[in-house]
Amino acid sequence: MRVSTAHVPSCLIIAAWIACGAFGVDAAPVCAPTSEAQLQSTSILTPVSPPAREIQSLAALVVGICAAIFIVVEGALLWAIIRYRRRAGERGEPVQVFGSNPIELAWTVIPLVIVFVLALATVRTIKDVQRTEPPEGALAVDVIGHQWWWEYRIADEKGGAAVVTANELIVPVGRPVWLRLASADVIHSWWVPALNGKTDLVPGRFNNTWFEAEKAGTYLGQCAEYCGTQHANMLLRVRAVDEAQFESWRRAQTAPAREDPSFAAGRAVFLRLACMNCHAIDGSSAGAFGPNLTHLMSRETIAAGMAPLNRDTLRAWLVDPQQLKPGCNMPSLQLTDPELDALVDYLSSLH
Ligand code: HEC
Ligand SMILES: [Cu+2]
Repeated sequence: MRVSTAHVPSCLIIAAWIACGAFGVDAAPVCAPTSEAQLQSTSILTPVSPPAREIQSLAALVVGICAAIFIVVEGALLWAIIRYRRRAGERGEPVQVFGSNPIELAWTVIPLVIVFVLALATVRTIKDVQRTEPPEGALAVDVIGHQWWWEYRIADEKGGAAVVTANELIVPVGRPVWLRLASADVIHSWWVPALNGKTDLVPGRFNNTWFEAEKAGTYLGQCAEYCGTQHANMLLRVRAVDEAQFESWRRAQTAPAREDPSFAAGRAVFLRLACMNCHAIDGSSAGAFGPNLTHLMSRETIAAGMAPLNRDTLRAWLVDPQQLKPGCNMPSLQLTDPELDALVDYLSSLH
């Protein structure tokens, strides 16, 4: 087996974490994320949201208890092997002891107590993590899993236009977010490890989960239930920003699509080709099979987080989506160069 040095730091973190758990110390000071780079990590050891923290504490408790059991049992075993080994001159079997009440009692009662403690702690964590009611003041977000991208819808409590976007969820920092998850096709699973555990998106039903980003930053995750060829590229991105930035994002997302007459040629191509059947651009088309493109350029990435979004990647995507994301549900439309230029100009204007 080849051991890569790239694994050393995470091994150290895990070792430190196990030690924290074993000695009942809160692992947070050791593992708390300090930089943007760490916020971006998909480690379960850097929770930034109450449910993720509770899951981590439970895991630390379980690992701690198991580590203590391991040390006691292996210690007793080693002690017995060494202390009672056969010595020179000894012959025959040692004295056989049967039925010691104190010992029988000890190894029945102690495991019982341990299992009881673990069960209680687990039930308590499940109760907090899997809420059935939204937390006070929560932002309600609908999540729809598609092969192989995420759709987000945020209804306006005041009856205004809803936000409909793809792959990148913007949320206010320090406010609970209540997700209602559904699937358009097969089972997916929404998992941003820093924010909460996995929740499946099951066709034909709604599941709920919640989180509350305690620090501003970008949190990454990925679909955690195998859902077909491009499952590995069904990436999640949640960006927590302050309330004012969130409100301005929400306003921008619900604004009508930019209609700049200088890009009319591109818009015409979009409407003439099959694009409009699969994609919505408010005021122009209502396709709902692919991501909503009304405010495409407000996103940082394309194709569910696979590449940064800019004119080059956009063009490459339109030339042949199958090149970047083989098997994805957008066909190559064999566009001509003038069509590509016009489309890229038009789509790049959709902020
Ligand atoms: C058969 C339906 C279909 C057609 C036709 C189609 N698309 Fe798509 N498109 C999709 C799907 C599905 C995705 C999501 C792919 C993924 O990430 O897995 C997508 C993704 C995109 C994206 C990236 C969006 C994002 O936020 O990642 C752009 C841009 C795009 N399509 C533009 C177009 C244009 C322009 C046309 C017409 C030339 C077009 N599409 C035709 C289904 C379609
Ligand atoms: Cu998936």
